[in-house]
Amino acid sequence: MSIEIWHGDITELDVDAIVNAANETLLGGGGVDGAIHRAAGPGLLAECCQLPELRPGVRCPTGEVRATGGHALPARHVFHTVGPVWRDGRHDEAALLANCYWQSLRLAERMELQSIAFPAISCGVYGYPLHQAADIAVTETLTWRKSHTRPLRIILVAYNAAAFKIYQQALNRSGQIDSSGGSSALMQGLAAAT
Ligand code: AR6
Repeated sequence: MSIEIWHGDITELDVDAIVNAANETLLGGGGVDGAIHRAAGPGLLAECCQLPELRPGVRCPTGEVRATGGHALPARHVFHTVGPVWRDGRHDEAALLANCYWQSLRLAERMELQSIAFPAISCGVYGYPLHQAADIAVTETLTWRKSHTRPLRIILVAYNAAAFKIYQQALNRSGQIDSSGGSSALMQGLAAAT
C-alpha cells in the first residue's frame, strides 16, 4: 500500500474514489465541495438528494461518510464526509477528523477499491489548522496500513505548494517516508511512503 502526497486539483484525479469535504446536508457548498459538484455535473447533486440516509431533516453526522457515483468526474466514486468545524481543539475535533479518514478507508476496503484521494478535510471554511490536520491524515493512513491491505493507493491532496510542504513535513515526522522513491517522485510534485 502506498501513501502519497499530490499537489493539485482533486477533481482531476483518475482514482476509484475521491473524498469530498462536505457539510451535513450533503447538498453541495463552496471550496472543494463546490469544485467536485461543478466537475461532476448535476447528476451528483441529484444522487445526493436520493441517498436513503438523507430523508428530509436527516443529515450526515460529522465524522461519517456516504458514497455516490463520480458522474462526469474521472473518479468512479465520491465519498462525502463531514469534517468537524474547528473551535479551539477541545471539542473532539481531532477524533472527529480522524474518523473521517478511518471511515472513508473502511468504506473503500468494503467496496474493494484500489485507490482513494483525500483533500485536506476541514482545513478551509471549517478552519482546522493544516499542520494539525496533516498529522492526523498521515497518522490515520499509516495506522490503517499496519492492519489492512486495501486500498492499494492512498493519496493526500495538497491544493497549493504550502500545503504540499506541510504534508511532506508530517510524513517526514512520521518517519515513514521512503527517501529514494520519495525524492524522485517529489520532482513531479509527489511524495510517497511505500
Ligand atoms: N482540490 C483539492 N483541494 C481543494 C480544492 C480542490 N479542487 N479546492 C479546495 N481545496 P473546504 P472544509 C482544499 O473549505 O474546510 C464547503 O462549503 C482547500 O484548500 O473545501 O471541510 C462544504 O459544503 C482546503 O485545504 O472544506 C462545507 O460547508 C481543503 O480543500 C464546508 O465548505 C478543504 O477546504 C467544509 O469546509
